[in-house]
Amino acid sequence: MQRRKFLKKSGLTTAGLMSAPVLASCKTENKPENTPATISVTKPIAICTWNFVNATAKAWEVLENDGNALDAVEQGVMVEEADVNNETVGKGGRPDRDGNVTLDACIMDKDGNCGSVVYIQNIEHPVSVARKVMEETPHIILAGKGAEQFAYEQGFKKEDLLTESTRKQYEEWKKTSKYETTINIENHDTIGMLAIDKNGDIAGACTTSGMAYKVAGRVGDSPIIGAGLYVDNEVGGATATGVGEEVIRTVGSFLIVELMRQGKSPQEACEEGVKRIMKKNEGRKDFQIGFLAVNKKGETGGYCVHPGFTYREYSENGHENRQVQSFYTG
Ligand code: SD4
Repeated sequence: MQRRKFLKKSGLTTAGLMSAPVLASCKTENKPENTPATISVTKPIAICTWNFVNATAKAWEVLENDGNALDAVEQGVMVEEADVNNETVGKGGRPDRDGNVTLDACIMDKDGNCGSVVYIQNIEHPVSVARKVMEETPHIILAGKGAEQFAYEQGFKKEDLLTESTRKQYEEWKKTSKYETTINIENHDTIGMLAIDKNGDIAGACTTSGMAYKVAGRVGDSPIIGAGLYVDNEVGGATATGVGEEVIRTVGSFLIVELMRQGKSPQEACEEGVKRIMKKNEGRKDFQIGFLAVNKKGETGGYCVHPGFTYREYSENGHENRQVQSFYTG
């Protein structure tokens, strides 16, 4: 029996773990090509958190070659996962307080299918494992050792994710062991990416090593569908970077997509998303959150708590780093 069939079958027969209606709602079959819902005049576009030139260029390359949005976001964020100079994503990500690099990632497609891995270790490309969870199992989230074991079964190789640089920084950190969040890109370079392909279909991906020196076992918003990422092909997509706990509390990305559904522009929706968070944190200034969103028309927007957050946009109009307005201005 093929592994894919085996996994699907074993999941479906695991009584008590998941009911059939839930499974049915998580996995939707692809619609035939060129049904009215997939016809759109929207032009391809790729956007991502922060100024990740190479990641959006990669996503654009996929889109330009008639690739689909799902491949574009996966391949786009993989660039950052492989870049050891990005110390908040993939290989070279900063470890938790025990010295272990633990990664979170998720991916979501035009049909609402999604996959996620949380607290996975020793794997350079968690986003691709998340895609395998989506495509090869009846589940959505795999965690820790189970996720790692699944990755090996899917052919992923074991990798040491700690680099000389992050090892040294960790040794330095241990001298005080102070846990404090840094506001901007020095500590927040999670990549969340959204893309629209030539069919007007939207997909998204988000990947991170989470907060540096976090408590072992901590999982942030980035791999949580609805929090760090959400896509609804009828409406648009949203993704987040920053202190994940605050994004989870408002289910931030889902909220932004729903606000767009109600008629707000991506810009207005991101502003409202940040304001909801600030309402729960009145007067608090010690954390950063950045949201970005795209709607079905290919309009984009972003908003953040503190100045400094930017997003990269790549379309036929060019490649630019967009400054984002913030809740606090100084
Ligand atoms: C988290 N949202 O784990 C992530 C952190 C982040 O850039 O965005 N870092 O909470």
